[in-house]
Amino acid sequence: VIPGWFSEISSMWPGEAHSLKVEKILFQGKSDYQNVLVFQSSTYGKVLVLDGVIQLTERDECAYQEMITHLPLCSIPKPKKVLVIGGGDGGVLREVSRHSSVEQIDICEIDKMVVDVSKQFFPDVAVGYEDPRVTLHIGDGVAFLKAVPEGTYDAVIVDSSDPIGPAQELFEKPFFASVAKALRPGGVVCTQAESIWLHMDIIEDIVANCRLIFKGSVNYAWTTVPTYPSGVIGFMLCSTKGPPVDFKHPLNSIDLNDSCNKSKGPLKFYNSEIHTAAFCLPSFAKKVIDSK
Ligand code: AAT
Repeated sequence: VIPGWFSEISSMWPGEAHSLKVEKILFQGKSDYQNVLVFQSSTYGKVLVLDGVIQLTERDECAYQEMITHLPLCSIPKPKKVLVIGGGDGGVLREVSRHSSVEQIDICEIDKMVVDVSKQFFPDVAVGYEDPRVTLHIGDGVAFLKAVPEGTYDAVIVDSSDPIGPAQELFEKPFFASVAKALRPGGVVCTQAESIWLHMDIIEDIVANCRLIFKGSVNYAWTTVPTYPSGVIGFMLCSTKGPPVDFKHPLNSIDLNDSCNKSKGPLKFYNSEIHTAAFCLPSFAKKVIDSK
């Protein structure tokens, strides 16, 4: 460990640890679920860390939040009801709220401390909570989904932390089954699905489970996020049986001007071309994912 630097050390990426220079520690706390840390970095703005793992930095959060949201929401006509699991920082809410067709945005985050800390230190991210369509539920996403009436949502976005800790069940088959049940026919899910460089074994399992459960289409997409392990992160995009969804060819383009206002700046990362490109996989990953 280098003094004055934060290093992201985890058994999920053994033998490597991305480091950021720390200017100042702004918050350190322990919630019922995890250790929460906020620090000012020299080059990535403020950083939110849970149990030693970087959740977001001000500089590159746009890449993750925009992609995990607009990949699913731009793939179906006029999404109306959207559920976010995790994502307590509010960044995905900010992105969902750019879609004018959306009428209801529910979010279920397990840890209230993440919400409070985000409102205090990351106002440009937590701005998502200001939208009147948003209802916040504090609780476990697994339990929340079990209680959702069948066919409720057009889209479910699972912005979850890694499968070590409170998010473990969010990567398991019963959870995917309750997501499928909560979706309308032809509804879509997008879940955080780790890195093709580090976690092909996890991805293989997720893909296999999703193929069993989601009877529409099952796809893997990815993007670059410099402060996530290995610098890339992927998403599982699936649809339920019903009107077919062609994820690779978005049917909504977000109007850059309509979708922003004073408090919520313009899109920084997402566009229709990068949407389609996100589904192109390197050969080693394509081979594994296609074979499942
Ligand atoms: N948008 C920032 C990126 C995240 S946040 C993941 C969130 O999921 C955290 O706020 C965490 O408290 C919440 N969470 C974890 N488990 C559950 C659960 N069971 N139910 C509801 N919310 C949960 C993801 C960063 C990815 C990091 C990649 N290395």
